[in-house]
This record gives sequence, structure tokens and C-alpha cells, in this order.
Amino acid sequence: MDMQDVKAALKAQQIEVPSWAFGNSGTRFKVFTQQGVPRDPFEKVADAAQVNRYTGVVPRVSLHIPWDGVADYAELARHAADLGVAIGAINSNVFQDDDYMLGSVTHPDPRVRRKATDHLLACVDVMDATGSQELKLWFSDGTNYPGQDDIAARQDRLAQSLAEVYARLGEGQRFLLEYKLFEPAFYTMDVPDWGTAYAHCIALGDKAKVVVDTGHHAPGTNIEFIVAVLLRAGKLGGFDFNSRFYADDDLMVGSADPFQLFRILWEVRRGNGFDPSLNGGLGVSFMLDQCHNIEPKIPGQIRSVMNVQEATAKALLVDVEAITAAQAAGDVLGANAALMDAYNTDVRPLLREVRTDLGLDPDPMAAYAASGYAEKIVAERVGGNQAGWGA
Ligand code: LRH
Ligand code: MN
Repeated sequence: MDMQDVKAALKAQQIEVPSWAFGNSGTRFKVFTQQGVPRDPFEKVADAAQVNRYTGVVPRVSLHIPWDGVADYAELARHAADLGVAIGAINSNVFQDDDYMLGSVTHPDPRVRRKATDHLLACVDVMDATGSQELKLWFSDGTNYPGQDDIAARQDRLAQSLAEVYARLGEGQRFLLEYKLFEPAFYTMDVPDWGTAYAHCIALGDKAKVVVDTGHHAPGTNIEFIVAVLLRAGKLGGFDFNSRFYADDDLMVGSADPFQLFRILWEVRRGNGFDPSLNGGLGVSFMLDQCHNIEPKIPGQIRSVMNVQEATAKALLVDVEAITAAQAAGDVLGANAALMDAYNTDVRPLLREVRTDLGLDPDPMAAYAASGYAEKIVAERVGGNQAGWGA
């Protein structure tokens, strides 16, 4: 790619931020509160719009239901549009109700399964009301002890619920099925890996794709291999980007392993995953799924977006001719060097140019800090209930 094409691709990049990253979050040990945290979905969307204002590449914010429950979803979508963003993926939540202790759509009791499936269908209603094109489905469903339930029977129950939701999807809508190796279940998760998610999506059709959460794999998993295989099969719908040192740490993407993020985005480029016309025009969704437990949340999101931009720029700088020729010639070191040369390129000056071309401050972190927004929300957001993972 010549530099003009690289810059054009970086200007056209679209990254989606999660509403829940702006609320309080933590671990089972403690959820630390921060001043200025949003009290409702309107304030969360306003904070997400700040990330777009200073990076220029964040046109959408994901919602989580019921954490982002409002009386009028169309009003929330209009509020977002007034701030220059749109509502992205709608995330269902069948993991915080006592009824779901033994599972939601996989629960042995058909009444519980009905309740869970009805929630998923209600999330499609939210898509209709907000103009969202994506439903993101993550199930905490699983078991903790061998013999606790029948593994295959739970797969049947899951498939039945997914089929009902799939049938409900409208024109231009799809769902993304998310997998996770463990937690909160510790013996089986009903969608533990890409293969299980892929099998369910293949059985349903084109509107069912797999989402890769980078924190949901066993240590040492070659995630870019999964990305290459899913892209090749036309089943990569998107990413939940974050990073981890150990488990589902939900840290800032690229902060723990920037080389892994680069390798993933190289496979995205190799598989034509940056092409917005892919997947029937819905493309691949690059979403963040993170928690800023101890760091300021809006700057944390801005830094995360910059980390994705930097890894993307490096992936776009890989000399495809050189690496292809070396691979064909069996030139192991030559091929590896072609990739490492791109990875070892300092792309920050290039991204400063891109931001300047977009009419933005070349340094988003400094521009946000100088804006006074952080001080404004601390002063304004007094009283009320700070948002979190509760509701
Ligand atoms: C589950 C998960 C899922 C979301 C939640 C916030 O670990 O990755 O994507 O519903 O985090
Ligand atoms: Mn996720």
C-alpha cells in the first residue's frame, strides 16, 4: 500500500466503544468509584462522543441491556446523533438474574429458558428502536462440576434459543456469538471456544457471526490463527478488544501485548477484514470491551483507540510483496523480517499527520486534558447513582 492508501485506511477506520467502560467497574474484591462517572446512558453516550471528538474514528457506542435501559431508546439514539455518534451493538445480559444460576437459554427448566430467550428478543426490539444492526450474545452459561448437567442437551437448548433469535432478526441485522473459556463457570462453559461458536453460527446462516474477545482464551492461544480461519470461512463478525496478563482482565487493548494485537490486525488485513463491504456490507466490527478499574475512563478509552490505530498502521505497512515472495521462496527469516520491519516502525508521526488531516489535534490525550471536560463532569455530576455493572 502506498502511504496515501495507508492514510486513507486509517482515516476510514471505525472503532466502537462500550458504554460500560465509562461506568464504575472492578473485581469481586472491590469496585472503586471515580468522580464524574455517568449516572445514566445519556451521560455514558456523551462520554463516548468525547472519545470520537478527539480521535475521529469512534462513530459508534455499544449498549448493554439492562445496564443502558431507558424509557425511550429512539430518544437515546437521537441524543447520540446530536453528539456525532450512533448506537452500535446491543449487548444482551442473561448473567445477572438469580433465575440464571444454572444457566439461561441452556437451563434445565423451560420456563427459565423462555425468560432468557424473551430477553434476547427484547434486545432485537432495542436494535429496531435505535437503528443498531448488531446483537452481541455472550452467555455466562456453564457448569461447575462434572455430571452437573448434560453437555449435549445444553447445546440443544442453546441451538433452539439461537434459532428463535436468528428468525427474529430483520433486514440488515445480524448477531455476533461470543465465546469464553471459563468464568463465571469453572467446569464447562456452553460456548467455551471459537469452534463451538462457529458450529452454532454455521448451522444458522449468514446473519450469525463469531465475535473474538481477546481476553477469552486459554493462555498461549494463537488468537490470530483463529482470526485467519474465521475470516477465511466468512464467519468473523467482530472483536471485543482488550488485553490481559492472566485471565479476562479487560485491560486496555494493546497494553499487555501490543505485538499480539499487531499480529491479529495483520491477519485481519491479510483476510481483507478491513473491507467495509465484507459480510454483506456489515464488515467486521472493531469493538472495545474493557473496564478502567483504577485509571480515568475517558482517557483510558482514548489511549485504547490510539493503541488500535498504532497496531493497525503497522499492519498496513507490512510490505505484502516482500512477505509473499519470501513465503513462496521458503525464506523463513526474510518473511519474518518483513513482518517485524513493519512492527518495529514508529507509526506515531504518521498518526499525528492523519489526525491533522482530519482537522484534529495530533495529540488526543493532551487535547482532551486541555478541554476541561474532565473537570466539568466532576462538577456537574453530583448526586444520583453512578453507573456500574449493576444497572
Ligand atoms: C463477558 C464480556 C461480554 C460482555 C461483558 C461486559 O466477559 O466479555 O462481552 O457482555 O464482558
Ligand atoms: Mn466481551
